[in-house]
Amino acid sequence: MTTPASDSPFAPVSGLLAGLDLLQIEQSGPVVHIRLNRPAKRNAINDTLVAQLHTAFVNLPADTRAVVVSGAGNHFCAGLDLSELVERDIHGAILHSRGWHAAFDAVQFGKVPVIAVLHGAVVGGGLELAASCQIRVAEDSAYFGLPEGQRGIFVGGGGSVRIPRLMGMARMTDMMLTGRVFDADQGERYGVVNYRTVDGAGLAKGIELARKIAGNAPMTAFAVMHALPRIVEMSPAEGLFTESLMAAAASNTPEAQDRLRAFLEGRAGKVVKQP
Ligand code: 1HE
Repeated sequence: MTTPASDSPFAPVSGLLAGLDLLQIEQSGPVVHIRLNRPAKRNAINDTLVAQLHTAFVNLPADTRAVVVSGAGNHFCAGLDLSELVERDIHGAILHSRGWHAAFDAVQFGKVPVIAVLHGAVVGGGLELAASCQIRVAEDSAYFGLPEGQRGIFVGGGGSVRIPRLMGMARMTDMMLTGRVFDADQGERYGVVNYRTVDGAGLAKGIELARKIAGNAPMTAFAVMHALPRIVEMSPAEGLFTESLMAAAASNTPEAQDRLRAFLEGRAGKVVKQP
């Protein structure tokens, strides 16, 4: 049945994840909080940080059921560390981008849903990271930009695939060509942001959502993370067929059977309008 959503205090993890010096990783019951921890550089993502993100997401503690990602300091993330954008030959540049893809694929298609808590700058690769998460919470201070256009480069961390799927290609094109920046409310209107909070309240909201998600059946979380985005890309006929397979697999787990029985016996919550 449902894993109880523990609200014990967050405590630092041990082992491999504790050694990732650009991340601060803590756990409370089934919820793991990963904080980008390079505030002096506005959490700009250098080669080490992208590798550490990859390592963290493929080595989450076995009992993790949801992850919250946030940034230390006044900004979520300033994107690619431009000081490392040294002369790379074409092959090296492709491999560099592919390294980001591997890391952010580990976020999007990992073991458990990920909630990004956004504040301050969410720009370039920072927006690409946020777009890899299943849910985004934005504080008032959050703003979204793709300065690649001004820097003479292009997105390389999966942005061209993931960001248009959230905000639409026309808005992303505008951001990249004109340097347009969206605020948190625009982010919400345009499909980037799922939840809005005042400054300072994003993390609590993200953790609250993570605890709810942690109470879901793992197979449902898996289906939402792994089947849904693939079905969306399929033809309707293939999508419907794949949906049937996924639905049958999900409903035939003992956990689903327990949950269905609990509802039929009046032991489970009803669907109610939220305040
Ligand atoms: C950096 C970076 C960075 C800050 N790479 N060092 N991203 C950008 O083009 C965004 C560039 N950054 C900014 O526009 C601003 O820094 C912020 C709006 C994010 C923050 O402003 P602020 O006033 O709080 O901080 P700051 O004084 O600009 O920066 C503090 C330090 O962080 C400073 O270093 P310091 O040694 O002089 O103290 C900055 O140089 C450093 N810093 N951002 C390196 N991005 C896979 S492709 C993805 C492609 C992209 O992501 S392109 C977008 C790059």
